[in-house]
Amino acid sequence: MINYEKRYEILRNMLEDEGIDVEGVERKLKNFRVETPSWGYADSGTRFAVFKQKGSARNVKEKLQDAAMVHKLTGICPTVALHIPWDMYDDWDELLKYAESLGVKPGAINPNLFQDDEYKLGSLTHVDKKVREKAINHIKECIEIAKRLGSKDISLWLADGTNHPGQDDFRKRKHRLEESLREVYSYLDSDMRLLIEYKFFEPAFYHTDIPDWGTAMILSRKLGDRAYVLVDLGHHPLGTNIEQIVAILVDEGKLGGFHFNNKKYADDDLTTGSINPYELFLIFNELVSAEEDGLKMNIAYMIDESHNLKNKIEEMIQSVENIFKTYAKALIVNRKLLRKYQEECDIVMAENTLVKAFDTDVMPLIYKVREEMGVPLDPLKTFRESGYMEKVVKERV
Ligand code: PSV
Ligand code: MN
Repeated sequence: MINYEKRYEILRNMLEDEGIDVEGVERKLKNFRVETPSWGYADSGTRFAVFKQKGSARNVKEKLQDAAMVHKLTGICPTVALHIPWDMYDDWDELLKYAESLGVKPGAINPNLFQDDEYKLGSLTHVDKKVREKAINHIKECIEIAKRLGSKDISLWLADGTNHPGQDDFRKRKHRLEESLREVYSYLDSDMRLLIEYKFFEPAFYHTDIPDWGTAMILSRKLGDRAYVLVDLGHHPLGTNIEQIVAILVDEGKLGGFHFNNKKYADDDLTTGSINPYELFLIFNELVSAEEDGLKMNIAYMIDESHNLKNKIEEMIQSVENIFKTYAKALIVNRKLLRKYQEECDIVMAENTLVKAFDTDVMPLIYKVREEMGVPLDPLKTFRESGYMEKVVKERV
């Protein structure tokens, strides 16, 4: 039992004294959704080995089961990103019904253009037209799957790049990429979106064809208003100001989604908010600020993590919890005061306004919202007590 009522009253009074619309904050929290990735429930690897975990999901149905468990416990994860061909299935209608019977739905469809030998030197940018066509056809196949499943977003990450100066021609690759993307884009229904993910290195070590948000934005601008940029938190050089990138993309109407995770060094795929929670807060702060300023946004919040050491479902719950908590902190920033301090050039107080929200224990708000949503107050504890893991360990042999 968590007795949070007294703490809730104190927090509520404090926020109301500051003029914050607590009911509005709670409504926004109840409407928040974050998508979990099918690949986060399966035995994926580090770069060097795959450590198998007992009871981890072995196929798409089991991944959906685990995702449904996370949704049941948190109430805010009703969709599951699928990765093709890892989640290939022969009867999509049946899979859709199965997902719905569990209380979840397929979310973004992620093509895989990085595992076949033919993609060694690139996919959509490859010098050989046949390879480009193969990659284009794979994305078209993913779009078809999305149409069958009612998914609206295709998230595209390319491993394309080179390892050696002179290996290929940057501009020619750019032209091939644009041509390939145009073809793929024309295949989308009018209510579908292409989310273009960037990453500055890896697996290529000299250059990557979509290394940064600027390149992703140029591409999405050239394609049209159904193409957007996807920000994966792990895909920036150390020290990059991601919140500024977010602010610019939102302002340009080109932010399509997030892949949440956290990194210490590179694309580490660690628990969201585990390494740099303040950075995550500053990112949410930009999103809330833009929303409150009335900017039009349609952002797919998604997790992209690879759980290697922790229990996969537990790590997903932790990530969801960190994201939810951080969003709550951004919602309670006293924006009127912040603006006032900014206009007065009072740097210290402006910064303190942010820090104050970040330092606030928002758990009583979260508990209140969870109680009203009818989900457990402590999802992780409930998961551990549920016997779910013991059950699937027996079943999944
Ligand atoms: C590889 O960096 C990666 O993590 C990308 O972020 C993709 O979104 C993800 O894999 C799934 O393909
Ligand atoms: Mn990603």
